[in-house]
Amino acid sequence: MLVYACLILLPAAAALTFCDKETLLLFFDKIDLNKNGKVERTEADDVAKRIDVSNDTRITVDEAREALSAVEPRLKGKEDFLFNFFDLDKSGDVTSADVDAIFRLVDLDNDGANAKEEFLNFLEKICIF
Ligand SMILES: [Ca+2]
Ligand SMILES: [Ca+2]
Ligand SMILES: [Ca+2]
Repeated sequence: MLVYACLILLPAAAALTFCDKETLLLFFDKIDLNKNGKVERTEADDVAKRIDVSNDTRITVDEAREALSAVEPRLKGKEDFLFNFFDLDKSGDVTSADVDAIFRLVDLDNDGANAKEEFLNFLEKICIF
């Protein structure tokens, strides 16, 4: 019963998934371009544009493999994990719909930015570490 109670608290779009917390936090810090401890939507969009090499507003797994390590060299080898994590609707590409959904789920105080604390809170809900 306890397991069931936990499951119904999960956001509908997200399922429990194995997470590499270190990689996710490294990526979070990297997206936080102005280093204020929060990821604003503009920052997420800027980073997405850098990874979207073909400039069609969709990030494919090939683009993630090609461009993610240019954002942060230590993310080399973690591309598939990050791609699958952010492809929330599992459509095979990461689009602004995925970013919108993640922003909504993470932004508990609804201030339009994802604070690191909120991100950690989100990971606690959806991740198996
Ligand atoms: Ca920021
Ligand atoms: Ca693309
Ligand atoms: Ca998607």
